Amino acid sequence: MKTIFNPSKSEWNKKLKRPVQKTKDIEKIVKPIMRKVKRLGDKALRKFALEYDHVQIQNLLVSVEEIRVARELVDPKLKTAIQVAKENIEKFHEAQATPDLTMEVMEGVTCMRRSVPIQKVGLYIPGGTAPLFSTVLMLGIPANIAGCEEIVLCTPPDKEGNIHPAILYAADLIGIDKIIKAGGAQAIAALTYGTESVPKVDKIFGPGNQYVTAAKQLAVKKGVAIDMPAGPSEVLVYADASAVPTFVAADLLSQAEHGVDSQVVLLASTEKVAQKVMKEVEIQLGKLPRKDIAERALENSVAVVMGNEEKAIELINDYAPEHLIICVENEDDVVRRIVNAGSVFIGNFTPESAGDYASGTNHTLPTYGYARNYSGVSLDSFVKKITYQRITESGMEILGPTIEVMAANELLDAHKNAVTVRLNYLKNKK
Ligand code: HSO
Ligand code: ZN
Repeated sequence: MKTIFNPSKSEWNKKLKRPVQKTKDIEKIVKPIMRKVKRLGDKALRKFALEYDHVQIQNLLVSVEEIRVARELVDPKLKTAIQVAKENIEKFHEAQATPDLTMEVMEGVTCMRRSVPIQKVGLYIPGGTAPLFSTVLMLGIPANIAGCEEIVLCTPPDKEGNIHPAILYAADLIGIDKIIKAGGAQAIAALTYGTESVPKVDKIFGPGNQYVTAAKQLAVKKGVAIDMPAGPSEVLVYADASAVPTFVAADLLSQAEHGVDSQVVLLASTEKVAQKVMKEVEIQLGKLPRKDIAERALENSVAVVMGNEEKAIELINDYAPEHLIICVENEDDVVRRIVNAGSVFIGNFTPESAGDYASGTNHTLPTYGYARNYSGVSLDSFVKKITYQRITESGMEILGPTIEVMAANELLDAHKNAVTVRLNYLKNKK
């Protein structure tokens, strides 16, 4: 992790460059996978499970028996923890519901707006080096609250053809019973086109590797929505002398251990703060089981010393971090001036891990600078808002002439006529 001092604005882009994603090469691999799943359905999923997961899968759908076994395998302490997290996530996402809106904007002209659940959603839970059962809660709970009619979860099997028990346990706990043993681009293809076992869905959620990300982008071209464009996870910690270096280092490493392409940024008010944190990073890194991953992530990472607070905030907003931890004296003031971030963690006792697991906010967040224009997953991600209107006879008499004039001036006579025929009808009626 190298340190840079008071970089000027023109340098920010280069110095804080995120690891590049080679989308073109990846698309070349993903496109044929998508085509094969479209053509051969479940057969293709079995073929790819053999090829990529090295396992022969008979039943792609996880059975009731497998879920029963998983329930027994999960440690009671973990069950309690999952329960606490579930309740917090439920509370915070239930509170996000927006009430129906009805308004008479003008006499006889009533407009309405109502949230309607996206009917079919697909949740992707990656396999790989960490079993992300927390993501099952983060996606499944808002899908349930929204009232999505069909929720299907895809996740890759291990070499024995099993899914991690905690993933099955979490899914079962929140009532998801359609769990498919499929991973990678092939799982996204199945959710996009549908197969014998996998329903075609309206929207796909969840993190994944570059193949999954590329497949999600291709799904968009087929009319399926996705949660957001994804990139590797990242955190920026803004620290001054009031921050506890041990805490800051632990937070940086918690993000670095996600993957070799993760990026962490330390933004320190003084060189001394930066040095203290870096020393702690070294100490803590040595003890981590995922040391090798974190170490490589730190190679993509940087410590910035920025004495000027105004500039520091400008840099944060320019970088638009997925996670932003603020540990500075005047935290409230700084927080108020943040306009680009996925999720913000305030104060020495608010690690990113809290939001990753159990405090209640969602951990599916925009990375790669997309926090400039995307929100993280929330209840809103699982609904669409339909508008309605009803106009009475007198409402038409009042608003009709306005519409006629506008339509005529856009040279759209048929539009105008849709009003004129009604106004004439009402005139003749009198
Ligand atoms: N930090 C990850 C979420 C996660 N962390 C899941 C642990 N488990 C991306 O926001
Ligand atoms: Zn995390």
